[in-house]
Amino acid sequence: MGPDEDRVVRTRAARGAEIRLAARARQVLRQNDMGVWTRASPSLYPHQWSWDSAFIAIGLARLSTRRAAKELSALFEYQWKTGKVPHIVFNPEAPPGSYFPGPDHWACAAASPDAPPAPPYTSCLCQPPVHAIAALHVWETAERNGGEEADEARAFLRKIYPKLLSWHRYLMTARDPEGSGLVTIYHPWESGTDNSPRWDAALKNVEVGYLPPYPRYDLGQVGSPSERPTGAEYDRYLWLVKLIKKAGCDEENIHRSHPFLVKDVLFSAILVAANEALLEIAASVGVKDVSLIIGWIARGRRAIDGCWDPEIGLCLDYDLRGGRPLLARTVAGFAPLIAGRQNPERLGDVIATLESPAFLGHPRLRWRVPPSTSPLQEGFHPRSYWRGPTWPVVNWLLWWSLLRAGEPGRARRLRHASLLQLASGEFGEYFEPFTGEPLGANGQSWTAAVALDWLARPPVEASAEAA
Ligand code: 9WN
Repeated sequence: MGPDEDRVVRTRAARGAEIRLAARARQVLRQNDMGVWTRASPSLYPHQWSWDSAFIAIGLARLSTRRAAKELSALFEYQWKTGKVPHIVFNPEAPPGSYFPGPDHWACAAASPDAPPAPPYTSCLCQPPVHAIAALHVWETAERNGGEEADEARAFLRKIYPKLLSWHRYLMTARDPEGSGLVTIYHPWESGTDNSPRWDAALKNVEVGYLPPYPRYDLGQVGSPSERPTGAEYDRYLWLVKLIKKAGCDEENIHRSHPFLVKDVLFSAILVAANEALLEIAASVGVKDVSLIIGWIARGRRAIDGCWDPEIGLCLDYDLRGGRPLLARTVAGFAPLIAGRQNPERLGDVIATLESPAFLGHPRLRWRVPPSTSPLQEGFHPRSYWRGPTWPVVNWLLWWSLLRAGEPGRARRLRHASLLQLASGEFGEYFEPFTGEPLGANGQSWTAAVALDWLARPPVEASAEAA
């Protein structure tokens, strides 16, 4: 066989593998489909999670833009009066004893005058605002497909725009009373990177009082307890929930008394990118005055810049209670890349850290995808949740940010490595960075969703990436 034929055979084989992977990803999303929303995973997470749903909508848009729009609309049905989008909408049909803390534990949140009517119950926390980015994806995909699909998506966009605006306004005001441009979180669960070493120092100052015994259903659903947060971490999580409930889920009370108040750079960077998406949505639905959103973007971007630590070449979160930055080398530090449109020098710095031995250049990595926590960071653990494993969904966010930053070559390499990691077709929640072993929940919806989006990129973007 000549070199040309050989290349054709290999290309065909690779294409065949991609088709099989996409089929498996579709199957995972189908299995977790609850009609108008999607379970985060079949048994560990049988409810609707906020930022999971946004990523799921991005993947679903590749299958049906109508269904993807429903995913977001279903979540926003439970938006609080304040504009907050709850981090979990509980599935009334989930088997009892499947997830803790479940709806009973959060039922009191329904007593807040700001909560939506229950059931279904919601938590009173929130998660990073990927939703506008997802809504824009749905719209762009439908617009490309044209016809009735585009008309329906335009109607969806018109309906969701004011809801997204109110969600972002909540984050820019109630979650940033200082007007700093950075979002304050009340709980590590709000960051979406729950047990990351980012929170270790701030959590140390949380004194846990009496907690009645509680179940850890999660531990029975993963290969080994080391893949989930420890007992001491969970005690702190539940203690913080108890305090938030005691404060009546009231933002002012929480700001006055809560022991965990942290400015989260990753959350804030996602909000900048989401505000950029909102600006595009505003243009598509014919909104004229967008000065508010433009102001939010500028404020957010300036603030992210101010969190830069030149020593480690990453952005750092800030502990409002402790009055100090939280020093940790984690993927959250790539915030300037995610916020986008940084000056070339800052972009160069971020990429240098990304490619350094602290992340992609680490010699022991199975695939060149970033570990959630740098192996050089104290507290790194290759199997423990956000303390080291790689998360495909984070890789998607970085890949998408690299594309937006005009780095198609790096984006292409990251996508390629991410797809190789998923090639076995096991859509794990996260992966051991040195062995590539899938960990946590299996059949995780957002992992399947980002794979589908990667696999369905149209040729225009593929060739732009190859440039
Ligand atoms: C708590 C659903 C969620 C993700 C989070 C991830 C994990 C929950 C948990 O699962 O968090 O919200 O019980 O560990 O950390 O990012 O949204 O997939």
